Order: sequence, then structure tokens, then C-alpha cells
Amino acid sequence: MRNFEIKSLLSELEINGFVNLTGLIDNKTIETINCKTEHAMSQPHANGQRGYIKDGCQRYLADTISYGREIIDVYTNPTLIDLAEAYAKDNIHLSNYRIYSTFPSKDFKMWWHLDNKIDTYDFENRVFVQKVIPDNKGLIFLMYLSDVEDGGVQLVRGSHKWSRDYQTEGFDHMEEEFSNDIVTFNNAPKGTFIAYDYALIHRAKPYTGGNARTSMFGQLSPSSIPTGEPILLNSRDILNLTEKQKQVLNFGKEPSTLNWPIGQIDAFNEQTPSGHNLMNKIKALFV
Ligand SMILES: O=C(O)CCC(=O)C(=O)O
Ligand SMILES: [Fe+2]
Repeated sequence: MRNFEIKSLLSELEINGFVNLTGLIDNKTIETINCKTEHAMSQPHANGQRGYIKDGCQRYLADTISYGREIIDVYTNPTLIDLAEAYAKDNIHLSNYRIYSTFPSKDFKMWWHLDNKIDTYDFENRVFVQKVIPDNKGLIFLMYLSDVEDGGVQLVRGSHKWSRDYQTEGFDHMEEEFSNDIVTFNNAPKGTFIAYDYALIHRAKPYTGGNARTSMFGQLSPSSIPTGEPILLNSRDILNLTEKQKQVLNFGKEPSTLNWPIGQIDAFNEQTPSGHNLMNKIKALFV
């Protein structure tokens, strides 16, 4: 494993707004995570069937952290947590997290954006609402679970130094101005691991063909940010967690929002055997 020295990582983070931590998680762990999640990533989550939540061209693994101790150990990796706490100068916790697959799409294009914001679910209007928090320092990490040719994460080097001056979450309108600073993580193998200041402008590169991209994502936030998403764990996995792991995973704390995203009903038309039957029956009525 590479030597990850917190002091030099911190100065890289201050300058560029991101660090490359590839090598932090070994290939065997990545294979184990893929093996434990593979079945669930192939079917929608419903009625006791553990699976994914569909949102446009993406699939989000429901209850991501319940699939194995290896997943807990990535989210609470000591180097990652030491780095995030040194950067935030505070205790940190996992406020948002997911394992998700993104499929190439002609319709979906992620905008350039920031994530220094608080998500809350508005139960009355049934939507997530966001509030930008400019003076706040935390990290996001993103690790590829599949080899990625295209559709990789893109970061705008150094933008964490100026993005907070704008009262906006979206930055598509400034793309020409920062085009020379864009760093793209394409043609990168599984295990590629990037951590970035969540005030760094970023997006997933839009792509219309090729393979799905599967990634693991976590947002590590300081104590001024609310708890975040509910974290459901499997009793199989939680023997011998350290106090630091419990802190990061919000043990004993009330979540402040719901898990992103809320699914769409059309997931079933396409994927379940009964969905196929139903569609076939409907189609049969018209022939
Ligand atoms: O998938 C990616 O490359 C970026 C994801 C992202 O920015 C987000 O979910 O906020
Ligand atoms: Fe983001």
C-alpha cells in the first residue's frame, strides 16, 4: 500500500481541493464488496426483496452499509477519517453515502455543482430540499467499484477557493471560464479513490455509450452539519466497532433526512418477472 502521509495530503487538499487516495483500499476488498452487492444491484428494492432504488439512469443500492463489514470499514477507514478530521478541524460523521451505478444516457446530464449543503426531506411536499452552507469544510470521497472508461468524475482544480463566493449550487454557466482546470478521472481502474473538498466544483462526466459505472460515495461532514441520512447496519457486522467508527456512523443519533433518492415506480415495469408478465398482458390486449 502507498504511504499516505496526512500532512502532505492536507497541503495538496488546500491547494488543489482534492487528493488521489488510490491504493487505500485493496483489490481483494473491492472484489468482496462487489460480490456481496452484485445480486441486489440487479433487482429493484421492494416488498422484502433487497435491491436498488432507480432514479433516472442511476441505480442506488438500498441500505448500502448493511451489505458487509468491508463496506463499514471503507466508510470508516482510519486514514480517510484522520484526513477528514484534520481538514475539517473537527470530529466528522458520515452524512450522505451510497453505492450506485450510473448508466450511459442521452437524457441525463449532471450539472457542475457543489455539495456544501444540507439535504432535508420535506414530508409535506414529498421532495428533498437543499440549503447551501458556504462556510463549512468537509470531504467527499468517491471510489470506483468498476473499471471506468467514460462517465468518470470531473473536478475543477482549485475551485474550492472561489466557489464559496457565489450564492449558487450550479456552475454550468461558468464552464468556459474554468475549462482549463477540469481534471477528469476516465480510463481509471476499479479501486480509483478520490477525496475532495465538498466546495470543489464537480460533476460526473456526461456520456452516452459504453459501460455502466459503479461507485461508492461518502460525504464526511463536521459537527455543524446535521446527522444526515439514516444508516441501517446488519447485526452480523457490528461486533467490535471502535468508538471512532461509531462516531462516524452516527450511533445513537436521530437522522436528519431520508435516504436519497426516493424510487420511481417504473423500476418495476422493466425489471421484475411479474412486471414483464404485466407488460406482456397489456401488450397482448393491443395485438
Ligand atoms: O458520480 C459522480 O461522479 C459525482 C456524484 C456527485 O457529484 C453527487 O452525487 O453529488
Ligand atoms: Fe456532487
